[in-house]
Amino acid sequence: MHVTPDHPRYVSLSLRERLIQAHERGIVSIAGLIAHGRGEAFDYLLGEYTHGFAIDAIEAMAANIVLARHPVFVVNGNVAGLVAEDVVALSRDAPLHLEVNLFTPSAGRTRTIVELIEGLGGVAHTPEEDTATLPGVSSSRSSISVFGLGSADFVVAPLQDGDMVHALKKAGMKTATIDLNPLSRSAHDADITVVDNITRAVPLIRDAVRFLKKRSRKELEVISRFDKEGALHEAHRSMTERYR
Ligand code: PTJ
Repeated sequence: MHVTPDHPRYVSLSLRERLIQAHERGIVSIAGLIAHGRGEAFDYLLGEYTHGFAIDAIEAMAANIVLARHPVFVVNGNVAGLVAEDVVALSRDAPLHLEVNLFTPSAGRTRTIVELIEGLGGVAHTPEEDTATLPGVSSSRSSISVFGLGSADFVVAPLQDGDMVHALKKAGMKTATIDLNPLSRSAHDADITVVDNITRAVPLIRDAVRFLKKRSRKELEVISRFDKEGALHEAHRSMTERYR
Protein backbone atom coordinates (compact mmCIF):
# COMPACT_ATOMS: atom_id res chain seq x y z
CA MET A 1 0.00 0.00 0.00
CA HIS A 2 1.39 3.42 -0.92
CA VAL A 3 0.68 6.11 1.69
CA THR A 4 1.39 9.75 0.86
CA PRO A 5 2.61 12.22 3.53
CA ASP A 6 -0.53 14.36 3.15
CA HIS A 7 -2.69 11.56 4.58
CA PRO A 8 -3.87 12.54 8.11
CA ARG A 9 -2.80 9.10 9.45
CA TYR A 10 0.48 9.02 7.50
CA VAL A 11 2.82 8.11 10.40
CA SER A 12 0.56 5.38 11.76
CA LEU A 13 -0.15 3.89 8.32
CA SER A 14 3.55 3.98 7.39
CA LEU A 15 4.45 2.04 10.54
CA ARG A 16 1.79 -0.54 9.69
CA GLU A 17 3.23 -0.84 6.20
CA ARG A 18 6.77 -1.20 7.60
CA LEU A 19 5.60 -4.06 9.80
CA ILE A 20 3.73 -5.81 6.97
CA GLN A 21 6.86 -5.64 4.80
CA ALA A 22 8.95 -6.98 7.71
CA HIS A 23 6.46 -9.85 8.00
CA GLU A 24 6.87 -10.60 4.28
CA ARG A 25 10.68 -10.62 4.76
CA GLY A 26 10.34 -13.24 7.53
CA ILE A 27 11.19 -10.88 10.42
CA VAL A 28 7.78 -10.28 12.07
CA SER A 29 5.41 -13.11 13.06
CA ILE A 30 1.66 -13.10 12.40
CA ALA A 31 1.16 -12.66 16.16
CA GLY A 32 3.44 -9.63 15.87
CA LEU A 33 0.97 -7.97 13.50
CA ILE A 34 -1.80 -8.49 16.06
CA ALA A 35 0.43 -7.15 18.85
CA HIS A 36 1.06 -4.04 16.78
CA GLY A 37 -2.69 -3.41 16.50
CA ARG A 38 -2.98 -3.51 20.28
CA GLY A 39 -0.11 -1.05 20.57
CA GLU A 40 -1.77 1.28 18.03
CA ALA A 41 -4.93 1.43 20.17
CA PHE A 42 -2.98 2.45 23.28
CA ASP A 43 -0.93 4.95 21.29
CA TYR A 44 -4.17 6.52 20.04
CA LEU A 45 -5.28 6.98 23.65
CA LEU A 46 -1.91 8.55 24.49
CA GLY A 47 -2.34 11.10 21.69
CA GLU A 48 0.58 9.57 19.74
CA TYR A 49 3.29 11.66 21.37
CA THR A 50 5.99 11.17 24.02
CA HIS A 51 4.75 12.30 27.43
CA GLY A 52 6.81 13.66 30.33
CA PHE A 53 6.45 10.38 32.26
CA ALA A 54 8.06 8.56 29.30
CA ILE A 55 10.92 11.08 29.12
CA ASP A 56 11.65 10.50 32.83
CA ALA A 57 11.69 6.73 32.24
CA ILE A 58 13.94 7.13 29.17
CA GLU A 59 16.47 9.14 31.20
CA ALA A 60 16.45 6.57 34.02
CA MET A 61 16.86 3.74 31.48
CA ALA A 62 19.74 5.53 29.76
CA ALA A 63 21.51 6.16 33.09
CA ASN A 64 21.17 2.46 33.95
CA ILE A 65 22.58 1.47 30.56
CA VAL A 66 25.63 3.69 31.11
CA LEU A 67 26.09 2.43 34.69
CA ALA A 68 25.64 -1.27 33.89
CA ARG A 69 28.55 -3.69 33.61
CA HIS A 70 26.80 -5.80 30.97
CA PRO A 71 23.62 -4.17 29.57
CA VAL A 72 21.53 -6.22 27.12
CA PHE A 73 18.70 -5.15 24.78
CA VAL A 74 16.33 -7.97 23.76
CA VAL A 75 15.31 -7.96 20.10
CA ASN A 76 12.15 -9.76 18.93
CA GLY A 77 10.43 -9.67 15.54
CA ASN A 78 8.51 -6.44 16.15
CA VAL A 79 11.54 -4.62 17.56
CA ALA A 80 13.60 -5.66 14.52
CA GLY A 81 10.81 -4.78 12.10
CA LEU A 82 10.23 -1.33 13.57
CA VAL A 83 13.54 -0.01 14.90
CA ALA A 84 16.47 -2.21 13.80
CA GLU A 85 18.60 0.78 12.64
CA ASP A 86 18.06 2.73 15.87
CA VAL A 87 18.72 -0.28 18.09
CA VAL A 88 21.98 -1.10 16.28
CA ALA A 89 23.06 2.56 16.56
CA LEU A 90 22.23 2.51 20.29
CA SER A 91 24.17 -0.73 20.77
CA ARG A 92 27.27 0.90 19.26
CA ASP A 93 26.94 4.21 21.10
CA ALA A 94 26.29 2.83 24.59
CA PRO A 95 27.76 0.20 24.02
CA LEU A 96 25.27 -2.56 24.84
CA HIS A 97 24.70 -6.17 23.81
CA LEU A 98 21.82 -7.22 21.55
CA GLU A 99 20.20 -10.63 21.95
CA VAL A 100 17.57 -12.08 19.63
CA ASN A 101 14.89 -13.90 21.63
CA LEU A 102 11.58 -14.81 20.03
CA PHE A 103 8.17 -15.52 21.54
CA THR A 104 7.15 -17.63 18.53
CA PRO A 105 10.24 -19.81 18.12
CA SER A 106 11.74 -20.17 14.66
CA ALA A 107 15.39 -20.78 13.83
CA GLY A 108 14.84 -19.28 10.36
CA ARG A 109 13.39 -16.04 11.75
CA THR A 110 16.20 -15.75 14.32
CA ARG A 111 18.76 -16.06 11.51
CA THR A 112 16.95 -13.47 9.35
CA ILE A 113 16.93 -10.99 12.26
CA VAL A 114 20.63 -11.63 13.03
CA GLU A 115 21.46 -11.01 9.35
CA LEU A 116 19.42 -7.78 9.41
CA ILE A 117 21.37 -6.59 12.47
CA GLU A 118 24.72 -7.60 10.96
CA GLY A 119 23.81 -5.86 7.71
CA LEU A 120 23.38 -2.66 9.71
CA GLY A 121 26.81 -3.05 11.31
CA GLY A 122 25.65 -4.62 14.58
CA VAL A 123 26.29 -7.88 16.42
CA ALA A 124 23.60 -10.05 18.00
CA HIS A 125 23.79 -12.89 20.49
CA THR A 126 21.63 -15.97 20.05
CA PRO A 127 21.39 -19.02 22.32
CA GLU A 128 23.06 -21.10 19.61
CA GLU A 129 26.52 -19.64 20.37
CA ASP A 130 26.50 -21.03 23.96
CA THR A 131 23.26 -21.80 25.71
CA ALA A 132 22.19 -21.03 29.27
CA THR A 133 18.68 -21.54 30.66
CA LEU A 134 16.40 -18.83 32.04
CA PRO A 135 13.91 -20.54 34.36
CA GLY A 136 10.27 -19.44 34.35
CA VAL A 137 9.91 -18.66 30.64
CA SER A 138 7.69 -20.88 28.53
CA SER A 139 8.87 -22.51 25.30
CA SER A 140 12.31 -22.33 23.73
CA ARG A 141 12.64 -18.72 24.82
CA SER A 142 14.14 -20.00 28.05
CA SER A 143 17.30 -20.72 26.00
CA ILE A 144 19.54 -17.67 26.26
CA SER A 145 23.12 -16.90 25.35
CA VAL A 146 25.74 -17.21 28.09
CA PHE A 147 27.47 -14.12 26.63
CA GLY A 148 24.29 -12.05 26.26
CA LEU A 149 21.38 -12.38 28.68
CA GLY A 150 23.28 -15.02 30.65
CA SER A 151 25.81 -12.38 31.79
CA ALA A 152 23.48 -9.37 32.02
CA ASP A 153 23.07 -7.07 35.01
CA PHE A 154 20.62 -4.69 33.24
CA VAL A 155 18.16 -5.81 30.56
CA VAL A 156 15.91 -3.75 28.28
CA ALA A 157 13.14 -6.12 27.12
CA PRO A 158 10.58 -4.20 25.02
CA LEU A 159 7.21 -5.36 23.59
CA GLN A 160 7.09 -8.52 25.67
CA ASP A 161 4.19 -10.89 26.31
CA GLY A 162 4.59 -11.02 30.10
CA ASP A 163 6.69 -13.89 31.43
CA MET A 164 10.09 -12.71 30.12
CA VAL A 165 10.44 -9.60 32.29
CA HIS A 166 9.14 -11.53 35.30
CA ALA A 167 11.70 -14.32 34.75
CA LEU A 168 14.60 -11.88 34.24
CA LYS A 169 13.73 -10.15 37.51
CA LYS A 170 13.51 -13.46 39.33
CA ALA A 171 16.98 -14.28 38.00
CA GLY A 172 18.24 -11.15 39.77
CA MET A 173 18.57 -8.75 36.84
CA LYS A 174 17.44 -5.14 36.85
CA THR A 175 14.94 -4.73 34.02
CA ALA A 176 13.36 -2.08 31.82
CA THR A 177 10.65 -2.33 29.20
CA ILE A 178 9.02 -0.20 26.53
CA ASP A 179 5.29 -0.89 26.30
CA LEU A 180 2.39 1.26 25.16
CA ASN A 181 0.08 -0.67 27.48
CA PRO A 182 0.50 0.61 31.06
CA LEU A 183 -1.71 -2.25 32.30
CA SER A 184 0.50 -5.05 30.96
CA ARG A 185 2.32 -7.52 33.20
CA SER A 186 5.66 -6.42 31.78
CA ALA A 187 4.88 -2.75 32.48
CA HIS A 188 4.21 -3.63 36.12
CA ASP A 189 7.05 -6.13 36.59
CA ALA A 190 9.88 -4.05 35.10
CA ASP A 191 11.91 -1.70 37.31
CA ILE A 192 11.65 0.99 34.62
CA THR A 193 8.72 1.23 32.19
CA VAL A 194 8.67 3.56 29.21
CA VAL A 195 5.02 3.93 28.17
CA ASP A 196 5.61 5.14 24.63
CA ASN A 197 5.84 3.90 21.07
CA ILE A 198 9.20 2.14 20.59
CA THR A 199 9.66 4.07 17.32
CA ARG A 200 9.68 7.36 19.26
CA ALA A 201 11.43 6.02 22.38
CA VAL A 202 14.59 4.36 20.99
CA PRO A 203 16.01 7.49 19.23
CA LEU A 204 15.43 9.41 22.50
CA ILE A 205 17.19 6.68 24.53
CA ARG A 206 20.14 6.96 22.16
CA ASP A 207 20.29 10.76 22.60
CA ALA A 208 20.05 10.38 26.39
CA VAL A 209 22.83 7.74 26.48
CA ARG A 210 25.14 9.96 24.43
CA PHE A 211 24.47 12.89 26.77
CA LEU A 212 24.72 10.92 30.03
CA LYS A 213 28.00 9.23 29.13
CA LYS A 214 29.69 12.53 30.00
CA ARG A 215 28.20 12.66 33.51
CA SER A 216 29.79 11.42 36.75
CA ARG A 217 28.82 8.10 38.32
CA LYS A 218 27.32 9.95 41.27
CA GLU A 219 25.04 12.00 38.99
CA LEU A 220 24.08 8.88 37.02
CA GLU A 221 23.09 7.06 40.20
CA VAL A 222 20.62 9.86 41.01
CA ILE A 223 19.18 9.90 37.45
CA SER A 224 18.92 6.10 37.39
CA ARG A 225 16.32 6.07 40.19
CA PHE A 226 12.78 5.92 38.89
CA ASP A 227 9.29 6.19 40.37
CA LYS A 228 7.61 3.52 38.25
CA GLU A 229 4.29 3.48 40.11
CA GLY A 230 4.05 7.27 39.70
CA ALA A 231 4.80 7.04 35.97
CA LEU A 232 2.22 4.27 35.40
CA HIS A 233 -0.34 6.29 37.33
CA GLU A 234 0.37 9.30 35.09
CA ALA A 235 0.03 7.15 31.98
CA HIS A 236 -3.37 5.83 33.15
CA ARG A 237 -4.48 9.35 34.01
CA SER A 238 -3.56 10.85 30.65
CA MET A 239 -5.24 8.03 28.73
CA THR A 240 -8.43 8.33 30.80
CA GLU A 241 -8.49 12.10 30.34
CA ARG A 242 -8.12 11.81 26.59
CA TYR A 243 -10.83 9.16 26.48
CA ARG A 244 -13.20 11.46 28.40
O1 PTJ B 1 8.71 -11.83 17.39
P1 PTJ B 1 8.20 -12.65 18.53
O2 PTJ B 1 7.88 -14.07 18.13
O3 PTJ B 1 9.13 -12.64 19.71
O4 PTJ B 1 6.79 -12.04 19.05
C1 PTJ B 1 6.71 -10.71 19.54
C2 PTJ B 1 5.28 -10.38 20.08
C3 PTJ B 1 5.19 -8.87 20.18
C4 PTJ B 1 4.25 -10.91 19.10
C5 PTJ B 1 5.09 -11.07 21.44
O5 PTJ B 1 6.08 -10.65 22.32
C6 PTJ B 1 3.70 -10.83 21.99
O6 PTJ B 1 2.76 -11.59 21.80
O7 PTJ B 1 3.55 -9.72 22.69
P2 PTJ B 1 2.13 -9.19 23.30
O8 PTJ B 1 1.67 -10.08 24.41
O9 PTJ B 1 1.18 -8.88 22.22
O10 PTJ B 1 2.61 -7.85 23.97
C7 PTJ B 1 3.24 -6.83 23.25
C8 PTJ B 1 3.06 -5.50 24.00
O11 PTJ B 1 3.72 -4.51 23.24
C9 PTJ B 1 1.58 -5.07 24.13
O12 PTJ B 1 1.33 -4.58 25.44
C10 PTJ B 1 1.44 -3.93 23.12
O13 PTJ B 1 0.53 -2.93 23.54
C11 PTJ B 1 2.86 -3.38 23.08
N1 PTJ B 1 3.22 -2.75 21.80
C12 PTJ B 1 2.86 -3.13 20.54
N2 PTJ B 1 3.42 -2.32 19.63
C13 PTJ B 1 4.17 -1.41 20.32
C14 PTJ B 1 4.04 -1.69 21.70
N3 PTJ B 1 4.69 -0.97 22.65
C15 PTJ B 1 5.49 0.04 22.22
N4 PTJ B 1 5.64 0.36 20.91
C16 PTJ B 1 5.01 -0.33 19.93
N5 PTJ B 1 5.17 0.00 18.64
